[in-house]
Amino acid sequence: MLPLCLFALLSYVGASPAPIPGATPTSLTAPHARPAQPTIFSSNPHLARRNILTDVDKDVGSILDGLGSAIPSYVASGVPNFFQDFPTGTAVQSSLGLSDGDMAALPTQVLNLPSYANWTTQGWSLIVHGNVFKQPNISQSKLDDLANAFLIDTSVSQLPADQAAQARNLTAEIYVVQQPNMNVTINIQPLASSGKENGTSQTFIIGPTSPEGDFDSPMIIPDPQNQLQSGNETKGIQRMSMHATGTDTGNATAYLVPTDGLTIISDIDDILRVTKIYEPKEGLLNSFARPFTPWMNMPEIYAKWSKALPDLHFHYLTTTPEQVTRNYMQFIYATYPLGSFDTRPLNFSDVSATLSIRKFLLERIFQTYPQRKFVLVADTSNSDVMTDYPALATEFPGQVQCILLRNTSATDSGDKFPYDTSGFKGLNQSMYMFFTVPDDLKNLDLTKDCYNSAVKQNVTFDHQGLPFSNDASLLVSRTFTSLIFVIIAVALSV
Ligand SMILES: *[C@@H]1O[C@H](CO)[C@@H](O)[C@H](O)[C@H]1NC(C)=O
Ligand SMILES: *[C@@H]1O[C@H](CO)[C@@H](O)[C@H](O)[C@H]1NC(C)=O
Ligand SMILES: *[C@@H]1O[C@H](CO)[C@@H](O)[C@H](O)[C@H]1NC(C)=O
Ligand SMILES: *[C@@H]1O[C@H](CO)[C@@H](O)[C@H](O)[C@H]1NC(C)=O
Ligand SMILES: *[C@@H]1O[C@H](CO)[C@@H](O)[C@H](O)[C@H]1NC(C)=O
Ligand SMILES: *[C@@H]1O[C@H](CO)[C@@H](O)[C@H](O)[C@H]1NC(C)=O
Ligand SMILES: *[C@@H]1O[C@H](CO)[C@@H](O)[C@H](O)[C@H]1NC(C)=O
Ligand SMILES: *[C@@H]1O[C@H](CO)[C@@H](O)[C@H](O)[C@H]1NC(C)=O
Ligand SMILES: *[C@@H]1O[C@H](CO)[C@@H](O)[C@H](O)[C@H]1NC(C)=O
Ligand SMILES: *[C@@H]1O[C@H](CO)[C@@H](O)[C@H](O)[C@H]1NC(C)=O
Ligand SMILES: *[C@H]1O[C@H](CO)[C@@H](O)[C@H](O)[C@H]1NC(C)=O
Repeated sequence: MLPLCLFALLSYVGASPAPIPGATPTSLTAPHARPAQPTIFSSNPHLARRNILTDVDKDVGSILDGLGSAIPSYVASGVPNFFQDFPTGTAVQSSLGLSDGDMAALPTQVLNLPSYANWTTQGWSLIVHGNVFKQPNISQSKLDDLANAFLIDTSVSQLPADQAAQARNLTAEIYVVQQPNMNVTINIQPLASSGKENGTSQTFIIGPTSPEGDFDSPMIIPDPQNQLQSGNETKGIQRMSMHATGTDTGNATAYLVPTDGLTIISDIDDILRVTKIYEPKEGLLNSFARPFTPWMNMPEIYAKWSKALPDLHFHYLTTTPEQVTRNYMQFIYATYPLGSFDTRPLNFSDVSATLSIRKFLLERIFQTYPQRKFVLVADTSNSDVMTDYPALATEFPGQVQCILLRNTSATDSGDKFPYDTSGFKGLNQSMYMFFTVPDDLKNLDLTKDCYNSAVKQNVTFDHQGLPFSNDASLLVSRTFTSLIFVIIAVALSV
């Protein structure tokens, strides 16, 4: 039965973009990465055939039984599946029919991500990360065609003008040509608390960029004039402006974060903004067309934390792909406290690497600040979060201060993703909380306690939210998204 469903499923998703040759990982290999998987995620549940549903319906119990406690993280990775398999580099160039001469005429741009620095015996060590690329000039009609591929049951021409513009904008940002083997010259200058540049600018060069145009390396910030305070002698976060020379696209802020203190590591989708990645059609519109919208009054909660604890470091860690980072940053900086950023570099683009990138980035920030404590914030629809967050408590004893997880299904009946709470077994309740609405966090003192006892917990330390606990035939249509993920999970795990 199962192979039949798989066959049907795989055949209709065969139209997804093919994996891009020449985009294989080079220097950095994701931990536990497996070879690239075939492109089998589909963003279009409406293409489903009736017989798949029927087959799945009958087979559901045995699929889940067979998975036992090892439901792979693909089931609910929390990585929007439509943010998968973006075209890169030469594939973009050839799909747009651009010659090398056309390419050479385009200006070089730099995506420079706001980054963090730690204090070392050599001085401040800053992780500089981003991407070098060129932006082809794509005609509007071509952009519309490309953008339509990201939409379900609608098209750019049917969207309101502002949403159509947003869909074109994002599509243009995805269809860029990354530039390998480039050096990037960065100027860096201290910022006063007002945000004004104040002090002497220093320069360093990083590179060359990876085959995917990425750069990501620690750099000691030159400070010949002793403009910076030592990280072991201040509690406050110092900021510096960074500019990539030769373009005005590579501006960012560097955060010099002291040796001791508290850092919030926050996911973005479905915790800071409304995404609904568990409902592909909504998720696509919320990601490609509609303006980014905060989730309820979360901005108020973050503003309150920032005010109560002025030395708090905010770090936004999302597995959304690098190409769409600018839109995330724009939203965050207009809505939430300023802070550093990590997104998914291009060399982590195959499916298994997509699921290990969060752990890689989390371990890196924990290792960068062995004396700091961390408050981890996300939601239950990310299976990588559900395993990685509690695992950090044992991997880095004493460094996890709190784990705060929005129970997405509590407020959103559209979320039928199962999630696994077994990682929380053995953790002291005072260090974690599953919450329902932002107000549940309102009176927490993050330096002391992370559990609001007024919020009822229902943690079974096992899989929860399984879609088939009652009458599978009634639930099946509403849970179709989960079904697809379960089936794919089975496919990938064999
Ligand atoms: C701060 O760090 C520097 C460099 O590691 C070291 O020389 C200095 O003694 C430290 N200061 C304190 C107060 O620990
Ligand atoms: C982009 O192409 C359009 C026509 O296709 C042209 O009018 C416009 O000037 C071009 N823009 C740039 C920056 O080259
Ligand atoms: C997308 O919009 C942002 C501002 O809203 C702008 O800075 C950016 O240049 C646009 N990108 C493209 C490719 O048009
Ligand atoms: C980048 O810098 C290195 C040395 O710092 C140099 O050998 C190389 O030629 C430079 N590459 C480019 C493309 O400028
Ligand atoms: C600017 O820098 C100077 C020298 O480092 C310092 O004395 C002054 O307080 C700074 N001004 C502001 C507004 O931070
Ligand atoms: C980047 O910074 C430079 C130098 O301060 C400035 O001239 C430029 O306008 C900035 N670019 C953007 C997009 O803000
Ligand atoms: C600074 O961060 C790097 C990793 O980013 C880490 O290897 C190093 O140990 C850290 N240094 C200190 C003094 O914590
Ligand atoms: C999340 O909310 C749902 C719906 O209210 C509930 O059934 C479930 O037990 C909650 N999960 C946790 C971990 O509290
Ligand atoms: C849990 O943590 C709280 C606060 O740190 C502490 O008072 C309590 O004793 C701990 N409980 C257990 C079972 O360790
Ligand atoms: C508690 O969680 C279990 C398992 O997920 C679920 O069956 C039950 O309905 C939940 N109870 C409440 C009150 O949400
Ligand atoms: C990919 O990601 C990380 C850093 O560069 C970085 O360390 C690694 O060099 C990159 N490698 C790639 C992208 O192959």
